[in-house]
Amino acid sequence: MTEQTLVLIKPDGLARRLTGLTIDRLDASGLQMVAAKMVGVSEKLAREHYKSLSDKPFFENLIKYIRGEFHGLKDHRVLAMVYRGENAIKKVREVCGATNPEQAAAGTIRGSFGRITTAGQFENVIHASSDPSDAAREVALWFKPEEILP
Ligand code: DAT
Ligand code: MG
Repeated sequence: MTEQTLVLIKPDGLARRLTGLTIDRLDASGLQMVAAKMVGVSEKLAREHYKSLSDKPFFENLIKYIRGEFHGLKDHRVLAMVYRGENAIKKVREVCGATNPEQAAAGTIRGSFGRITTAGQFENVIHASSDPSDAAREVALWFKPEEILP
């Protein structure tokens, strides 16, 4: 089934100059990039994006992380993209690797480049939607329909 999925290159990915490497790995998956833009992540957008995790102990740090506050990104930037193709949601998740960088398989983006800070913060370079309902919600949250190629 042709799917669309939201990808964010997170502040650690941008600050550590991993943007090109990350896109290169996504390119190799054969999926098509159908939207891309730099976004300054507002507090509201961050909380809406991660609302299903609002009861987690790491939630407030997660909001600071995605807004670039741990990486000195004063404009709160991330690179937001939409990838499209056969089984795009699962394929992108496979390229990303597991949430915890320590458990992410070698050769995945998170396995190669993710880390856990001494304060315990997961810095895993990339966000990718986890299932079809998340993907639909997240693509609509980050992009206007006219920003996505038909
Ligand atoms: P994913 O990003 O793989 O979809 P998620 O949606 O469960 O994972 O969590 C979103 C982000 O929250 C994740 O990328 C990093 C952070 N996170 C998740 N679990 C965590 C934990 N146990 N400790 C610290 N940060 C965590
Ligand atoms: Mg998730």
